[in-house]
Amino acid sequence: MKMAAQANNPQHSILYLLERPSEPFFVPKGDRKAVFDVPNNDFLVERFRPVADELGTRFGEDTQVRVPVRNISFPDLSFVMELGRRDNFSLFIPRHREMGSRLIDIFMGMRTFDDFLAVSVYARDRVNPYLFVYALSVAILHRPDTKGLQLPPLTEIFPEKYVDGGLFERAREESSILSEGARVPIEIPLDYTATDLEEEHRVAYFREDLGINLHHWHWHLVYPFSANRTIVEKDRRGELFYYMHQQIVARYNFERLCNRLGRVKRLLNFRDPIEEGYFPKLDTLVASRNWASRHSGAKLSDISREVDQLRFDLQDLDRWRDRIIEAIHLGRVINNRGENVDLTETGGIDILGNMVEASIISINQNLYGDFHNFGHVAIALAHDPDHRHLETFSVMGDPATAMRDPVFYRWHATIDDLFQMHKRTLPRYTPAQLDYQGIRISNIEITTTGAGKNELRTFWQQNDIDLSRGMDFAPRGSVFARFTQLAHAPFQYKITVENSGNERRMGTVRIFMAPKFDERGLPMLFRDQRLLFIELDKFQVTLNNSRSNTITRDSSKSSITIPFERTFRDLEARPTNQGELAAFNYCGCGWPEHMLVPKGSQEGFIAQLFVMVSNIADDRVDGSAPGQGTCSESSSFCGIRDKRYPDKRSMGFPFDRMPRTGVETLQQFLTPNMAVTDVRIVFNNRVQAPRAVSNTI
Ligand code: CUO
Repeated sequence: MKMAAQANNPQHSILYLLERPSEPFFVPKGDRKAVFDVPNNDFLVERFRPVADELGTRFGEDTQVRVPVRNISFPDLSFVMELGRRDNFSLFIPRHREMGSRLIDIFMGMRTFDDFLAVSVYARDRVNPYLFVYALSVAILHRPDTKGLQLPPLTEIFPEKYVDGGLFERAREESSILSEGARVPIEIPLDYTATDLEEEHRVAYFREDLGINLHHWHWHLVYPFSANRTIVEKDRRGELFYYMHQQIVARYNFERLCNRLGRVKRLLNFRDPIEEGYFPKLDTLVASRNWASRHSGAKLSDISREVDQLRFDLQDLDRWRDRIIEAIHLGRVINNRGENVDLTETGGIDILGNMVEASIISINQNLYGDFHNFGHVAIALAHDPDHRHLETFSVMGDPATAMRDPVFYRWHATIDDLFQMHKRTLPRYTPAQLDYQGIRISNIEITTTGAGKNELRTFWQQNDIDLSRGMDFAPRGSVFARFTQLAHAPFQYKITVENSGNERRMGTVRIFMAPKFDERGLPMLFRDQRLLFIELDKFQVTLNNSRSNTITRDSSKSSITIPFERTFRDLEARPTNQGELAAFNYCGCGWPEHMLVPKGSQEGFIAQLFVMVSNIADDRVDGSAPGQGTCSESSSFCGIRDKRYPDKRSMGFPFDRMPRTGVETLQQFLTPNMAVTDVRIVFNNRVQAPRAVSNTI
């Protein structure tokens, strides 16, 4: 079945290039031992050319797939090859991102798929493997001829970015000594990066979750900040940068409150020691340096690293931030022609998102700099700012690993604060803007199988991932790592809506949840609580006239999540059926379903569920709707491929503004088309055994 699926899709062969990225391309790839048939020896890197004849017989004998590669004139790769094969690669370092853009341009510029494949084969053994995988992934996601392909999860390509380094020795032992059938999964304990002496460790299960780190990596692949303009300039990408990361911070704070930790503190003074240390315990199988650790109390410094052609001062960060804040307070920015551009009510946030990040479509990078990206860099190089120890950056330097580190959230709380500063200057929503005349929610509830009404259940779930595709030069066959993640019992929303009008009407259902009480156990003010509301779902409904409508919706349908099988999908386990295939061919961007519900607590954590039906007239976007189209399961966080963002309202609506005068509490904020109820999130400290996922969906 697997073979038939691949034969159906010749483009699939390019994905073999993502496997075991530091092994040469002529070593067979995948379960079927695919081999690239190159037309001449110039494809080989120099050191293999003298033994070219021998390679064919050594590596091609038991192959079941031969992938023909056509002859092409080779592109000039000298610039991208300046990054060594065994160096690490960081998107946040300008020189590295220029290399990334150049390589993406080369891949995107190939006229046909065959040319694209050939140039990828040629580049693979010459270019730094991290850089290669990044650029090839962006190209596969954006080229018209490969759009339907699913990228393998990065946990398969570079498992070293996700699991305890100590594991690989054991995995090699397992795969060298035992046949595939006799191997047992190697368990990764839940608590391997710190002990409870470190308070922050209470939320390590969130920070180090494989699924959320995969989502973050994927999001940055779909929305690169540096590449050709046609790739970068997506509808509302600056605003989405703000919203997706705002939701990460909100979720983290929700999770912290569940664990009796205060909301994350911004990183305001760049000269203060950073309290939170982080020791990632990730080894690298590809680069020559492991991910650096940061002791608690580390300080940031000016950066001056010849090797990365990188020099900037902490003062630059101060200056850029001052200019950004000034622009926010003036309500306008200055573009690179010196003209004033207003930060308008709906478009301002998009300008700011691109400017603060900064992406290449920043309105004026000379003036407003590269604030967010250079913050990542300064933190990632705190341990070796001038390269005297020949060290590379820490996990904060890579979107695939950054969310593991507690300082990530402090940095993004700082970034979010800038966006919120702008939002506070905007007009407040009036009752008329919030309401939907004639539409009233009369009841909302949540049902979870085996639990009381309005109760959510969380627990630990074990899962296995196959490390073998990323274990270069190790014997073939699967070796599994077993890890433990937070999970929740599936649940259902039931919403009763009265439509008193004479016509059928459409509306957008928006579901959010936030903690009810603050750190001290006191009810929250609306203006604080609004920043903690996490989006759970958003979808359009039709409401029949003159009657009560009951809407039921499964939690698994959420507008922010993708199912477990997509997050950790197996590269070769593709369904054959066309319908299933279309659904499966999803870009991989999306919050992992198992992390939809915060952990709660054993005694039951009280949260507030908020549901609203908004007026479709102010929501609708021509040709695009939440959940419609390919690649749309997680449309709230990831948008929809090749379409406009499917919701016209400001992202985060209705919580993205300060409340109107007189509104102090959530209750006072409500209009008739909204409803709130308390829910209890009950955590059960049991561990559920793995579900079978590999090779079938
Ligand atoms: Cu996603 Cu800072 O933007 O990591």
